[in-house]
Amino acid sequence: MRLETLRGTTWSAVFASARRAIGDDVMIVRTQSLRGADGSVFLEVQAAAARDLDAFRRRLEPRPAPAVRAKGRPYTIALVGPTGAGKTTTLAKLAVHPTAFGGRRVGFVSLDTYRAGALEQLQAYADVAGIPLEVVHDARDVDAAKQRLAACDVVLIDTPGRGPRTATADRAWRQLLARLAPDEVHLVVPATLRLDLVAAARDAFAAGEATHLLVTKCDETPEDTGLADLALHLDLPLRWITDGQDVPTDLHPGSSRVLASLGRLSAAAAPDRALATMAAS
Ligand SMILES: Nc1nc2c(ncn2[C@@H]2O[C@H](COP(=O)(O)OP(=O)(O)OP(=O)(O)O)[C@@H](O)[C@H]2O)c(=O)[nH]1
Ligand SMILES: [Mg+2]
Repeated sequence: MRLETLRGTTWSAVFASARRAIGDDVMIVRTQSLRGADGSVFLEVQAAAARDLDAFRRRLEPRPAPAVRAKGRPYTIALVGPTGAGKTTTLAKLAVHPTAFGGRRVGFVSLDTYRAGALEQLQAYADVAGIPLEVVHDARDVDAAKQRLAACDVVLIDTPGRGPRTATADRAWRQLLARLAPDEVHLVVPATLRLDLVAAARDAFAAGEATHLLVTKCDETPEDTGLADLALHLDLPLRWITDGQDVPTDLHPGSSRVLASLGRLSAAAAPDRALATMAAS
């Protein structure tokens, strides 16, 4: 979606520029007045075409996760993403949160056999919630894990977070993931991820595979600043966001939060405005 930033000294002039730039179905997403370095005040809007905003909203809005088994087998969701993004914690939230899969028969699969302590972390959540956990080391484990979890409604797969440089070389767990054939692959990224690194994270962890975006650590960006930037950059449906470490409470439906944050672009997405704001302070 194309978001235009327009400035002027009167609102009527700025709105007229927005209409000229975008056309008659212009929608104003955000307005603010700023003070330049020389003390002069100028007005700024961000605008987009109404049809583009509507398309963004429709693209963002995912179908609900099936509440029951799909096609006679567990509905399977994998979380992939950079190290420390919050994959394992989010998996635990999804398993027990009442608006996610709490109350369903959930099973865990872990492909994270690399990091010391990773299995223990997921095992601890599994023990507390009484959820079966299958650990898949190699291809021979895949069928056995599927069989043992065959009665579940939902299977949630945890994956290793490796740095992007090692991730492209690291084919083993991706091949195991492919054999598990998840119905959805959520790319998990923290809300604090720099926008210029977002595409690299997607390419390293889920090139062509990600079906959804899941943004974590929204509590670390005031007022969800930049959330819409991430969604715009990655252009994926977004069902859930997380905003804290508490399991399971800090998990929420995502798309409405993203739409509400549309007007609060991050400084990285609007460097000119960041400069103006800095000059004003
Ligand atoms: N502030 C905040 N912290 C979170 C959130 N989600 C997870 N964390 C914390 O982030 C840290 C890393 O979380 P993990 O779930 O281990 O992340 P991971 O992606 O599984 O990490 P690796 O397996 O090492 O790649 C932990 O301290 C979590 O408590 C969140 O929404 N907000
Ligand atoms: Mg983990």
